Amino acid sequence: MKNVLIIGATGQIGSELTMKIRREYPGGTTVAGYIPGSEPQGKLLTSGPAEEVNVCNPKQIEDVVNKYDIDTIYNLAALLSATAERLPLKAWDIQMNGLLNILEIARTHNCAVFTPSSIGSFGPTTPHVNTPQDTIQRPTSMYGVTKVATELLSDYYFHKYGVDTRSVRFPGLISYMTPPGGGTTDYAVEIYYAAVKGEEFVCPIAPGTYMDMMYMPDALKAAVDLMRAKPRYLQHRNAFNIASMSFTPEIIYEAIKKEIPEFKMRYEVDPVRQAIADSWPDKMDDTCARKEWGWAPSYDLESMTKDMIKHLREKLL
Ligand code: AKB
Repeated sequence: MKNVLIIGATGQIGSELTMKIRREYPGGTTVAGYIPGSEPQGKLLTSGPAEEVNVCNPKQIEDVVNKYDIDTIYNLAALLSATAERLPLKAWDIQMNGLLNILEIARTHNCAVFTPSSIGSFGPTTPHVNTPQDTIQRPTSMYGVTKVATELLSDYYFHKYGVDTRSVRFPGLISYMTPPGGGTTDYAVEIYYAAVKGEEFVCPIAPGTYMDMMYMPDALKAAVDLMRAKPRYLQHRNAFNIASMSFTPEIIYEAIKKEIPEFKMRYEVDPVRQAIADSWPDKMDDTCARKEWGWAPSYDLESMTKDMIKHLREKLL
């Protein structure tokens, strides 16, 4: 990994991943790929090159790959689960046609490709507790359909053409820098903003709904460590279960209340997000990631909560 293109560099994952890779690979070039309307700002803009790269425009991708002699592409362009239910054709276009553009360019220009999968690649018939690495994947959301197809297409390009594709199934990602948008797990970020601002939180997910979640530093570590892993140890490629914590709304609420005792929450369940959440695992088994490339998270709910509140206080108050 020397010259890296991050497509979707101004999004929730991309904004932090771009900075991490620039820090860890100072001898290479990390290009922040963005679409008009979400141009990079601040350090993201000043610390390295930025180029307009729409995943649905193969010429734009190829021009940037040629210009910077790119060897690794992180393809983070996606509509998240709740938005994808509203805009299924657009989600298909970005997630599938966009991926195909990238894989074709990777094939002809010898690039490695990381395209995230998600807990959304599972469905109601998947075992929900300790969800195995290799199991039933029959998702019922458009987001899930595109994520399973992403895994399959990425494996296809590896087996048929030798393209070095690798991926993880991300849980809901929690961070204090760039907010997510349109996801089912977004509540687990929004709850911290409400708590720090001293507002009551209206939770769109019903009590008792477990979902896998992860703090952003662990997610970034996974995205970098997997691409660094020795290929001979990888029995799986697209995509590894990775896990660090699983909780319900009432469990995260209690964890925040330990730090901010006056914090209040009530429920107003969103039926679209709830149906998606009910179809997803409660908790994934990440044994294969641990064995094949040494995956190990650093944060649990308590340490993440302390860190989130500290950083959000600095940012918001
Ligand atoms: C979403 O909620 O859509 C995403 C995901 C779990 O993939 N955060």
